[in-house]
Amino acid sequence: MTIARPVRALIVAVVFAVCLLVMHFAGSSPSKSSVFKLDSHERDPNLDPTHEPEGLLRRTSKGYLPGPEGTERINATLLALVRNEELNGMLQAMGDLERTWNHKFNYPWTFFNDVPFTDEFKRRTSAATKAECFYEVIPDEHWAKPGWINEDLFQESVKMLKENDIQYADKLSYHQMCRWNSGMFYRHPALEHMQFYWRVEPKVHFFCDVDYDVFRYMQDNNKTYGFTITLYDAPHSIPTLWPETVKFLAEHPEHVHANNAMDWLTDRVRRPDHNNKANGYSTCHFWSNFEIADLSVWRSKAYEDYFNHLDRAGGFFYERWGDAPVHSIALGLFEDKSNIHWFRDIGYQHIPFFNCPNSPKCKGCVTGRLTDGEAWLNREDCRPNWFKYVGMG
Ligand SMILES: Nc1nc2c(ncn2[C@@H]2O[C@H](COP(=O)(O)OP(=O)(O)O)[C@@H](O)[C@H]2O)c(=O)[nH]1
Ligand SMILES: *[C@@H]1O[C@H](CO)[C@@H](O)[C@H](O)[C@H]1NC(C)=O
Ligand SMILES: *[C@@H]1O[C@H](CO)[C@@H](O)[C@H](O)[C@H]1NC(C)=O
Ligand SMILES: [Mg+2]
Repeated sequence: MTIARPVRALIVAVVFAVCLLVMHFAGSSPSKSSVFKLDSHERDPNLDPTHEPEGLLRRTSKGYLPGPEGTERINATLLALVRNEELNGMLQAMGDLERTWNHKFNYPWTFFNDVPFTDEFKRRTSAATKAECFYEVIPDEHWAKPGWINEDLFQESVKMLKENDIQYADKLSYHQMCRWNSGMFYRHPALEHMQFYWRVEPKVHFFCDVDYDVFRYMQDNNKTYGFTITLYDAPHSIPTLWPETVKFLAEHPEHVHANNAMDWLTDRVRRPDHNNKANGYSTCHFWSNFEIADLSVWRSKAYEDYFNHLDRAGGFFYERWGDAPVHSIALGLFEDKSNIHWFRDIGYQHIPFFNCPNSPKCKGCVTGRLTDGEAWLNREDCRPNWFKYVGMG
């Protein structure tokens, strides 16, 4: 059946007008719109009242006193990779975490740097906590660009990454940092006796009083990884990460956990554009500037094999694979997904994103607001994916 030309023109015009209308309404309240409202009828769970878990050890008079003799603390540390120049940002982040949580529990801080920390850095960070502080230099063999990385190919790759607007692509140290956070930090001798860590970056914020020992929560509930925010990644920073992962899985199918989150990793419903450019990976990842995790995840045979495969493939340098997608893919494949925990009760910000719960314990952030940046940033939120495939446990 053919449609007369004037009718066809009318249909086109109506469709066009409807599109404009939809775009208008979608964009009309940018600061309040989030992916929960744009893409579905789900409600942002941060709007629901948050309570602390029951039945956990609270701070006790003696057990969490500072110093090596703490009796209630388990082997865990606050962990920061940081540069001497970032001292002020570090003090700000430490101040927030000490005020809201650590002054009650006095977990030690472990600082890592590729060069020695200055005396001023040590003096002023030590003064910001009652807990013990350790200052560690990263051995060259953990930080240096590996010998199999071809310098010319690296330089060529940087140019292509820059054409695709990949931030920091031309900073060798950024590539090194991503690789260290992916596969090296847990090998440092200073962490040998540690079981859990909480990663903290300079300049991040913590907003909510937390009155329970989160490390003990992890241990008592068999949790191996905790996050606050999940985001889509820039697909051009990881075009071959998923193809390399698929190759790895063909060689090592034994590492895949029966209760994995493969459907979360490969989702293409909300952002098919990302999934296409990243060749099969949704790019949804735990935003790893915050992570509370069990080091045994990274020390496992599965992760060792996986990291070595990726490291040899070269994408930490020829692309700009971040530790966030690398950790997230590994967790989604090799971990029991029910052991991964959303810390909805820890109010957190790393520019430009927040996790801001609905709780009287929180001050300084706006409940349920993901960003105070431009409205399009809300589209980067992929928590609905995690909730859809895994839940909120
Ligand atoms: N010591 C040291 N720390 C670094 C270096 N590059 C990045 N970092 C740290 O790695 C973390 C991530 O870097 P950042 O610049 O915040 O990257 P972004 O969060 O991705 O924008 C921060 O804790 C930085 O302090 C480096 O070359 N040396
Ligand atoms: C905790 O660390 C101490 C040394 O710092 C060690 O003796 C102990 O075995 C560790 N515990 C575990 C469970 O690793
Ligand atoms: C944690 O795992 C152990 C050993 O598999 C099990 O006995 C225990 O019930 C689990 N605890 C929780 C809270 O799931
Ligand atoms: Mg940062």
